[in-house]
Amino acid sequence: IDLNQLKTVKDEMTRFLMAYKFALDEMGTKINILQQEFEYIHEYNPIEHTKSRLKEPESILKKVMRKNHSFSIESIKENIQDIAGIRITCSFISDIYVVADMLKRQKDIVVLETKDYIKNPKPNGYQSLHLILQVPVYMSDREELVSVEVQIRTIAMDFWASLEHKIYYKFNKEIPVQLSNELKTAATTAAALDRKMEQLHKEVSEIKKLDEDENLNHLLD
Ligand code: 0O2
Repeated sequence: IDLNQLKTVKDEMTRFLMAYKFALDEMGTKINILQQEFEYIHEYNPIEHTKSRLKEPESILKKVMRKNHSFSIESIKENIQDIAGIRITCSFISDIYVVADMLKRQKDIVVLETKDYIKNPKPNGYQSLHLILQVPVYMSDREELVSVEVQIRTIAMDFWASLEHKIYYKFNKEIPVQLSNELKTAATTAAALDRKMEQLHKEVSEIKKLDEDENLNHLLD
């Protein structure tokens, strides 16, 4: 490989990764708009926070090797779908599906995959809704459909996943059986807490609605 070829490869790689950064910006704007509009209509915010990240080139290459894919840009584009990632933390379980459906319904979004680890948690207890969505990115000389992995979860699911991730790495990927059982129990406890909060949320909404109806009736009197 000569210097010119190297420059071309480097330029291609930079432009390739740039598209994912733009896809994150586009998706971020979409989520922001949905959140603000939802808050206006329903008078509460279904999203606690969002966090986005671009996979490091080194992690991309590691994943390509681990999954035995070829190293071409075309192959990476097709096979590595979490180069751009957004995590949305919602207040309640029902909000997860509301937010997911609002995104999936958008005309310019292509839904490549939905993995529901809430209805079907992973064997270790992990819960989240994962979507692989493609969003169009318009650049000076081309338009590209770029994949973004969107993970949507509650605060309790996020709490569990963050700590599980830390413990996993602390034990260098070999968790003692007792510990993994306890982690699974903790996931069940987190899920029970989510159901409890969802129920309280429904009760509060009903009380609020009754109050509003009563106020309107007074106005009509
Ligand atoms: P990071 O650092 O968050 O990016 P694949 O993505 O193809 O390797 P799979 O199983 O098809 O694997 O993808 P899946 O199940 O959709 O999970 C991908 C991402 O979900 C992971 O990305 C994690 O962010 C999260 N995740 C999945 N399972 C677990 C789990 O058991 N515990 C925790 N804490 N997170 C999980 P990465 O690339 O592994 O990591």
